[in-house]
Formats: sequence, C-alpha cells, structure tokens
Amino acid sequence: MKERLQELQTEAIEKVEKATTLTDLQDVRVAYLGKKGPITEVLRGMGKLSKEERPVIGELANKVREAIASALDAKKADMEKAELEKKLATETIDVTLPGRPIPVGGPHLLTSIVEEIEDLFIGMGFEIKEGPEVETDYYNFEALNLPKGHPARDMQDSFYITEELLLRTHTSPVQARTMKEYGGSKPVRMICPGKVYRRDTDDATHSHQFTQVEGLLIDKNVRMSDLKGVLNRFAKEMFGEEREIRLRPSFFPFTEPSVEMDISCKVCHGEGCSVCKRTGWIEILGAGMVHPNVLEMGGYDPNVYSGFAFGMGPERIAMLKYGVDDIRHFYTNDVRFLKQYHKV
Ligand code: FA5
Repeated sequence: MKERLQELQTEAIEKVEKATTLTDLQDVRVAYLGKKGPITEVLRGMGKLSKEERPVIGELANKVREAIASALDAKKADMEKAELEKKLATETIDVTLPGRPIPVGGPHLLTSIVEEIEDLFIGMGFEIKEGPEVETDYYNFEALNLPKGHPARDMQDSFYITEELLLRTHTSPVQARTMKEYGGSKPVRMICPGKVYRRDTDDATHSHQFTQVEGLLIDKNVRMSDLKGVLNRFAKEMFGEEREIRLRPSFFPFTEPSVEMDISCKVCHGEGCSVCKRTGWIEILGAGMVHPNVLEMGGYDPNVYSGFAFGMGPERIAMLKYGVDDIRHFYTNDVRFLKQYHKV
C-alpha cells in the first residue's frame, strides 16, 4: 500500500507539472484528491490492515494528499501570476495621454459684473440689501415723491399686475424700504442689486427686463461732493483710470439736484457708433441728493439728515467694460458668447 501511495504522489505531481491551463489543474485535483479518487480509495481499504500498519499508512496517505495539494496550489499561483503579467503587458495604460476634458460652466457675465460691483461697494463700507420684484405702487412710486398722476411716472413705462401691484421699474423702492427699516435714526449705507422691468422696446441698449444696482447713503452732513467722490472711485475701479466720465444735470423726482453719469464708449473710442447712438458716450447711472420729501416719508428729518442715491445698469456697465455691442446678447444665452467671459 505504501508503494501505491508513493506512486500516486509521483504520478500526480508529474501531471501537475505538465498542466498548462487552470482546467488541467482542476482535473488533476478532482482525479487525485476527489471523493472518488485513488487516495480516498486507499483510505477506505485501511480496515483490512493490521493495527500496527493502520497509523503508518494513515499518516503517509495524509502526507501524500498534502504534497499533491501544495503542488497544485503552487502551480495555480504560478499560472495566475503569469496570466496577470501577460494581461499587464498587453493592457498598459499610457498615463501621458491627454484626458477627455469635462466641460465646465461658469457664472453669467451679468452675475460676475454684479458681484464685482458688490465687492467694490463693500470695500467702501456699503451693505447689500434686497427687495421684492413684485412691488407696491406705494414703494415703487409714491414713497419716492411720485404721487399718482405725476407726469414723471411716464419716464418708466410699467407692467401693472393690479391697480396697486406692479413689476418694479427700478431698484429705488428698496431705498424707501431701507429707510423704513432703519427707523429714521440710523445712518444708511447700502446697495441693492436686482432685476427690474419696463415696457421699453428692446434695442441695442434697452431691454424690457434688465438689472439695476441701487445705492443709498444717508447721514449727517452728506454733500454732493461725497456723491461725486464715490461715483468717481467706482468708475475708475470698474473701467480703469483712462476712461472718461461725465456728469450731466438731469431730473428724478426723488433726488434734487439730479445727475446722470456717462462713460466714454469703448466700442468706438468716442467716435460714435450704434452702441453709443453716435454720441461717443453711454449713460450708466442716474443719481442725486435724496429729495427732502423722500427723506421725510422714510422717517428721516431733512433738517438733520441728508443723503445721496444712485441707480446703475450693470448690462450697460458690462457692455462698456467688455465692448459688447448689443444688450440682447445677455438674454439670448448663446453659449459661444457667454463662454468668452468665464473666468476659470
Ligand atoms: C432710474 O431708474 C432711477 N431709479 C435711478 C436713480 C436712482 C436716480 C437713485 C437717482 C437716484 P433710469 O431710468 O435712468 O433711472 O435708469 C438707471 C439706469 O438703468 C440707466 O442709467 C441705465 O444704465 C439703466 N437702464 C434704464 N433703462 C434701461 C433699459 N431699458 N435697458 C437696460 N438698462 C436700462
């Protein structure tokens, strides 16, 4: 029986060595170590052996079984390693190849401009306020010294929802709301960015929906020169020292005196084009000293407090800064246009 076991070991190990595939190995495993294999058979016949022989043969049978099993495992590990190496050799990855770019979005040019304006005014100590786009007639007009029937209401053609509700035509109602909130005793220094709506006919510089940034500063002894200083600083920071600025006398019912600020046109460098309507200048904001009636309606004593206010159009500012020749580009959302202004 001893010889039979030795023979089986030699035979099995020879077959393991000759095996070329994992299936061959599995066949050897089943043939020699399986339930119906020769070793199991030898063990089954141990009942016929003498007491002395039984442990000797038992031990040998186990050794043979272990020897075959470890030969099988070693060969299997070798085969798997060789397989992996072959795979690695054929499937190498060239890490120097350029990757496929993932298209990345970015903020709309108007969003960036509004953020830039906010940063500039935050730097001058202003806080950011918000107000509703659906506004009452009272805040949009009356609290700004524009009672019902006032002819200056025609300056801003409006989208009315009811007799008393409309889409705000400017961000100035937030002036009145802020004064109310501050209760007539605290100084105010705020800007308010937001959407506004007018029944304007769309053209290169007009849109029926556009953006405004309102500004309001109220304190004791605020003068026109303070307004000029703030607007000048803003214009120089936004457009650069070389761009020209001019203030023109104007009229707004809520400011007295009132001005409009123009910036020299970047598209034509002052020579005249469709963007600046052949004048060489583009109006970007209206401003003035807060009218005493508005201060009073907001709860501030005009004998103690004075202030200035302004309302600017970020679309016009973006057009001037980047030489955009038509306001409608901001709203038609052609990605080829918008992409040019993504800061990565
Ligand atoms: C006003 O709306 C005043 N509320 C501004 C103001 C505030 C004056 C505080 C005094 C004190 P105006 O209608 O001029 O003013 O508009 C202000 C700015 O908004 C303009 O200078 C322009 O830059 C922009 N704007 C006006 N109408 C349009 C439009 N249809 N499309 C695009 N931008 C416009």
